[in-house]
Amino acid sequence: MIRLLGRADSSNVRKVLWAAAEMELALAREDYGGPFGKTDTPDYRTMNPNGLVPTLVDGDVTIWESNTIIRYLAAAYAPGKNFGGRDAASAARIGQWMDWQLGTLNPPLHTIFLQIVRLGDKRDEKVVQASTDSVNKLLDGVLAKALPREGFLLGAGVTAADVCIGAMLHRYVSLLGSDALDQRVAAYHQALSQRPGFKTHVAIGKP
Ligand SMILES: N[C@@H](CCC(=O)N[C@@H](CS)C(=O)NCC(=O)O)C(=O)O
Repeated sequence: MIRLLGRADSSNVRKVLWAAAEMELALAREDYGGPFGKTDTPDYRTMNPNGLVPTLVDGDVTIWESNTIIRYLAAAYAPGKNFGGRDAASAARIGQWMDWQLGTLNPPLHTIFLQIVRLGDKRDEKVVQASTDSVNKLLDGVLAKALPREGFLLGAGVTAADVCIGAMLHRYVSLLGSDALDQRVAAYHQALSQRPGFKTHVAIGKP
């Protein structure tokens, strides 16, 4: 059984669980991190030197970084399929959006999350506004322009790119609502929110 170490409410664990659901792949998730701790032990640090979640353990293979875990699962268990890319070019097109999610979209969205969820009343509204402006610029200026008129980011079928970006859109809408979203981005979020894996693993009542 493939083990996924990480608490179910971590956004990065949720991405992996949704991705596995799209690939119809069973993972045995175990509670690690947050209130469950266990990420500071020497054994865990050997598996994941960052002491963060998620960590995937598949026999002798141990992987950290959520998007890399998703890429690994797609390559190992759904090779040549639409979800992770049928060939080098389609895998790279999916990968570029996964990197964009983690490296470009997530940082300002994470700031909004920390300000609103962690600081609550003590949040700095100017920081929230500046980060919201940055995220809106990315969603309107990059994502909305790249989305086809219908379907998902890279065509008719859901790919790992949609899962990674969809998890971020869930966080955005949970924190800020959908009023400011570009129409196409809002429809895309709506379509992704109908996926069973999204309903089970992402929309769990937390941003
Ligand atoms: N880039 C990493 C980030 C991992 C990360 O920041 N994980 C958070 C949860 S979303 C974490 O481990 N927080 C501490 C904890 O849960 O104990 C990834 O995508 O896997």
